[in-house]
Amino acid sequence: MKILPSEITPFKNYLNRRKFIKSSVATGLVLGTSTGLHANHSSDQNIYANQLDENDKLNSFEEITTYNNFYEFGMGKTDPSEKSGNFKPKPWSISLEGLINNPQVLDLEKLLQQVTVEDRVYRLRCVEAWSMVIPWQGFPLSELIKIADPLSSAKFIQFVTVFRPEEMPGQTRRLLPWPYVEGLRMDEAMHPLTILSTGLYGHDLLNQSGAPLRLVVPWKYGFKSIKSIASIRFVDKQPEATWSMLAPSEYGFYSNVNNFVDHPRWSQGTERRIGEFKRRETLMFNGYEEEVSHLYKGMDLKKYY
Ligand SMILES: Nc1nc2c(c(=O)[nH]1)N[C@H]1C(S)=C(S)[C@@H](COP(=O)(O)O)O[C@H]1N2
Ligand SMILES: [Mo]
Repeated sequence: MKILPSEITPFKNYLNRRKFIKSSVATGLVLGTSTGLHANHSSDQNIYANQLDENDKLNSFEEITTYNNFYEFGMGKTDPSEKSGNFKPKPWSISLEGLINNPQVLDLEKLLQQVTVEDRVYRLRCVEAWSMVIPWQGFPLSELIKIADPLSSAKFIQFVTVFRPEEMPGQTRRLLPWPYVEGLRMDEAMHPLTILSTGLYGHDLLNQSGAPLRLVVPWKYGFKSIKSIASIRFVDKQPEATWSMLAPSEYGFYSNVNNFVDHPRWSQGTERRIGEFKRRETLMFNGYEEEVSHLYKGMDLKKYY
């Protein structure tokens, strides 16, 4: 989808109204609310920029929306921006299924009235060893899980991308088994860092970024952050996930960013930030170790990669 320069200006204004602050480890999680969008409001400061530092410059809207992985539109980095023009993200509904008290098909517009959309600036680290810093808008996945009201037997969640080969040219070929699926353990899904995103830079998600709703799990490799989610299934066993199903020796179910466990084809010790030439060190759990390492206490992360 082509974005005119005139449309990008508002994103810059949007950003100027915000002060992206580095929250201290002691403060822990600082949540920005949508009230923070008003200029001069005291909660302007409460923008979620946890664990970012001076080296983490935001990637530009252009970079974020023209260098994508979204195999439903093809395997090349520019395929998603160039070949997603026929995809229709509106209207949209999400089906909540499985071990829950409230199975239902939820209209996205109605869902958005029930949740709190916040600003979250996160690093995104792809297993191919590139990364970006992205200012998302989204709401905690935990809010949707509360609406679903899981039974105690629900231990994992599986996410399923929409299957529309007539709108997604990559789905007419067997690049991957369709639809794309991903999964999280319930405590990972409930973690306050885990969000469902609806926009970035204050703009609704473009098709290439996973419109109208995609997952963002910042301490895991990018492929866990499944795009254009059509259904969410609550299950009792570890569900299938596309890449770990295809190549289990290369991609584990957990797929936490781990600089000590290399992928057979890409070293995970360093990464290249899109827009830069130098390589930088990859941080354990992508820099979110303080917040998430307790989830994996006692687990051998070389075995559960
Ligand atoms: N449905 C679907 N979701 C997907 C993918 C995909 O091919 N299909 N690619 C994943 C990969 S490998 C990465 S790195 C991120 C990229 O997200 P971005 O394009 O917003 O940077 O999306 C993930 N989500
Ligand atoms: Mo990726």
